[in-house]
Amino acid sequence: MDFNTIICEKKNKVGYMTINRPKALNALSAEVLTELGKAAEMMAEDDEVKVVIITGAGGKAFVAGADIAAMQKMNAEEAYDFARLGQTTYNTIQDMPKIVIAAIDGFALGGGCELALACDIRVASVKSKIGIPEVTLGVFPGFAGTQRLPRLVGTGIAKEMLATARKVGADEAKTIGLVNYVVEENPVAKAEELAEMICKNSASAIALGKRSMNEGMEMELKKGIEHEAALFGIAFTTEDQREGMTAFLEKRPANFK
Ligand code: DAK
Repeated sequence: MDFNTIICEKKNKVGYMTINRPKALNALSAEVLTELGKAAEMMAEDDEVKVVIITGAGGKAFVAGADIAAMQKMNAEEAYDFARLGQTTYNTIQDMPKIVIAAIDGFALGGGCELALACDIRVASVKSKIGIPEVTLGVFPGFAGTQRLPRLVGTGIAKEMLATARKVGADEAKTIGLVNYVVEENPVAKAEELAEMICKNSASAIALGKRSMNEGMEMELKKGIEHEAALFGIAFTTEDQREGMTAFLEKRPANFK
């Protein structure tokens, strides 16, 4: 499928989704959000894709936020629809049955920070700046940032980021657990290194483990533990479980499809 604002590619079991509006620092218009959602659905269903990397074109920004020019004219109803569009797209990304890595090279602000939060792993170049500056515009994060950010870094830091609008540098982002890795340059290369490690393992087990973590985080602890057991049972209906354990006992590497 061809998109206007998203470049989709596939290489070595990795799917790439590049947000391609570099003149506007990859700001998120309704078109970008709609196409991003469709691209994510496509990557989710593609069995050849084991890991997805999301990045931004142009070398200056991952995404500098929701499109302020488009939002400036919105009434309350349109703003609600826009927020729901972004939230639905980000939920699609969060729920993908494969690992999604955000490769951040530059600004990840507002909706861009929220997009990175919907991914499973974040890698940032040292020049990156991450923040939720929406309160400088008279609004607050509307693509689930007020929900995902405190879950990742805790409410103290999340509320500070919300209220001060401070852009956090890459090293600080690593210290507070907002990103997994900081690299000098080329975060896509680091994401590919992680993808290569991930691709050696069982895709069905990763999908179930990710689902167990995502859904379990919404539950009270003991319910989450029960849920884990139910999904663990499902792992035993897969070919990968038979192959993985047989390979171990036969002292050979597992050959997952
Ligand atoms: N939207 C639209 N255009 C943007 C943009 C954005 N978020 N960010 C940058 N651009 C455009 C600039 O307007 C400029 O366009 P031209 O003037 O060249 O036409 C071009 O990208 C280059 O930007 P600058 O000239 O400003 O570049 P600098 O290097 O000087 O500065 C910057 C880079 C990232 C520091 C600066 O551009 C900046 O501060 N950008 C805005 C960052 C920001 O505030 N992001 C948060 C956006 S608000 C909700 C739904 C969603 C949201 C909230 C509520 N509901 C519906 C309830 C989410 C909101 C956001 O994400």
